[in-house]
Amino acid sequence: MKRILTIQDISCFGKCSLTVALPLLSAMGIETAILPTAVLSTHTLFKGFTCRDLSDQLDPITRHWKQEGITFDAVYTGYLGTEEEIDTVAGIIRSFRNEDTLVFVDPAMGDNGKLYPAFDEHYAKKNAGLCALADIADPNLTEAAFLTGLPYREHYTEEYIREMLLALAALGTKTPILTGVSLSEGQTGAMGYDSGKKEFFNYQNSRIPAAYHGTGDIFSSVLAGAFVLGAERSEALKIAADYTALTIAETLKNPENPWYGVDFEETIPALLRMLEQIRR
Ligand code: PXL
Repeated sequence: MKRILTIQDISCFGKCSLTVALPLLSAMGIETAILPTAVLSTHTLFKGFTCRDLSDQLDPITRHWKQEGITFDAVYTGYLGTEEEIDTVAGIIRSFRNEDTLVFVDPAMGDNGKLYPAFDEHYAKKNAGLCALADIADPNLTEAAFLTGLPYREHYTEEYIREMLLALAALGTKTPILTGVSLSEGQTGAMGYDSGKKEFFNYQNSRIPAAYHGTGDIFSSVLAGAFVLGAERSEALKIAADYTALTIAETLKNPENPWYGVDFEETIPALLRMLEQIRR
């Protein structure tokens, strides 16, 4: 079985970060080790959330793993609470990486042109250093603008997306993948750039007119998992995008329509069917 380490916070209620990464990766048949960077009562879009930082636990936990000879096929990082934590996580990546390890960075820090409440521009620059270590990093347009210093635009051309991808590759990311890219009316998807082959790639599907929290984490978990399972780039991107879209559509059907997260539990059987496409 493939084994992945995912490093992000655990928001006890609200369906994001580890509470989606762990169930999704496990369901995909990947042994998943977790390194929780903080425990929050909810994600930070709720008012009055509590947060206990666990930064001081990261080194002792990973030192123990080293003593036990534990290794990983991939390291996938998500929301990280502080700049110091980014430094620690960069050290963990360096210490567990070998030539076969996939390093996947989701620089989760903002959306809709704004950083999440806990972050500022200095933090964003620090996160650019983490993306430099990544084989794959998948920021949304907001995050990419803060990472690269290029302006954030709500309306854009494909040329702007290409420029953004080249700027992300210039940070050091081998294959940046921009999420939430809409190249024509009624469509949305992701566009990437393979800096080794100097090749752009793109996957679009129908846009569902709804925005939910945690969908970025769902997309990243499935994308990282599909790559770990050996999917081709185009297959991995299609599975992650289709699964995320399907999950949003299912959530919209729920009469309670929870604003704080999506009903990904309902669509896990469909995800498993999509994974049958992967030629192993
Ligand atoms: O979904 C990203 C995320 C992860 N973790 C926490 C968050 C957010 C987004 O707001 O608040 C704690």
